[in-house]
Amino acid sequence: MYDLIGHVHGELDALERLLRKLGYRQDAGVWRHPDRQAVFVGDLIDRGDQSRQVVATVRAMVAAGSAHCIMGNHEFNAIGFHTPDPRGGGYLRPRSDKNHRQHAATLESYRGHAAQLADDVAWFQGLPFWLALDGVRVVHAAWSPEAMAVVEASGVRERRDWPTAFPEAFDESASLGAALSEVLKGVEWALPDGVSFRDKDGNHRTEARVAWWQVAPGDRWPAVAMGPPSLTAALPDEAIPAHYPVLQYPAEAPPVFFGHYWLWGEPSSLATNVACLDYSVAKGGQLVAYRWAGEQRLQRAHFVAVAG
Ligand SMILES: [Mn+2]
Repeated sequence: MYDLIGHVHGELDALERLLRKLGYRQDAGVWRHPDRQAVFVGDLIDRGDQSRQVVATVRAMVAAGSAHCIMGNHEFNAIGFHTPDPRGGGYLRPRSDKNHRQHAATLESYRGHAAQLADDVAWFQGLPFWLALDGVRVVHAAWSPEAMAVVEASGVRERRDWPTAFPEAFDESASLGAALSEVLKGVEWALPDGVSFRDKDGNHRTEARVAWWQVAPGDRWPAVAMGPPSLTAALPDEAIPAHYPVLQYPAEAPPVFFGHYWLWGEPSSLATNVACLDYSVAKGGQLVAYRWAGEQRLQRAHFVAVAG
């Protein structure tokens, strides 16, 4: 059985307290549980000040078979940030001030450990973009069969050197880049004309993440857009455009776990078989896990949290 663990974001102390609370113990330097495995939903790095140590902890668990880990958008971005664009001119993820700021805490934690950073970025390249385990599904942001089909068909997973073999993976105007963006960063829709907000990092945005597990025709913006209070305050109480697609996660499908949505408050599921495990640990929230016992209908009592 699996313990699904949300974004760690460089918070080693919170991770160790959570693992202990879940019944894991350190044995020869590796956290293990006698009969359970941890599954990390990605975003191990950035924001907190111990990204390097968090990656070392999780890598050791994966190598020992006591954990699985999938890719988050922060690991994906790190790969692009550190990989020269084979088409020439800079890096696959531009080293802009904004991108540098987003990655700064990780760079700081690897200061003096350049070889380890290169080795860990190579390890990020091998992380799965999603996982279907025995009875559960895990993805960083959106379980989107259409986007996953594009990724599968591209052949991107068959090459360990995929960032240089498929540089369009980092270009959201290319079909592969758009599909990976949907899986790793979620479904985003343009807001109504004139509506914008500032995200948690102060960036100006005119698109909002939407609740891809439940959008029905006629739903109104406040029910489907996911974001900080600044977004909620800006949203008009009007129906989403009729041509926007219906998005549903089937109630009979295996439970799906993801992160990425910066939730606050008491952890609970979003639908009977849908749970987000991102409770904003790096911004004063909680690090959250779900202790799965084989159930199809997720239970509030199975969420386990520690303060950030
Ligand atoms: Mn994320």
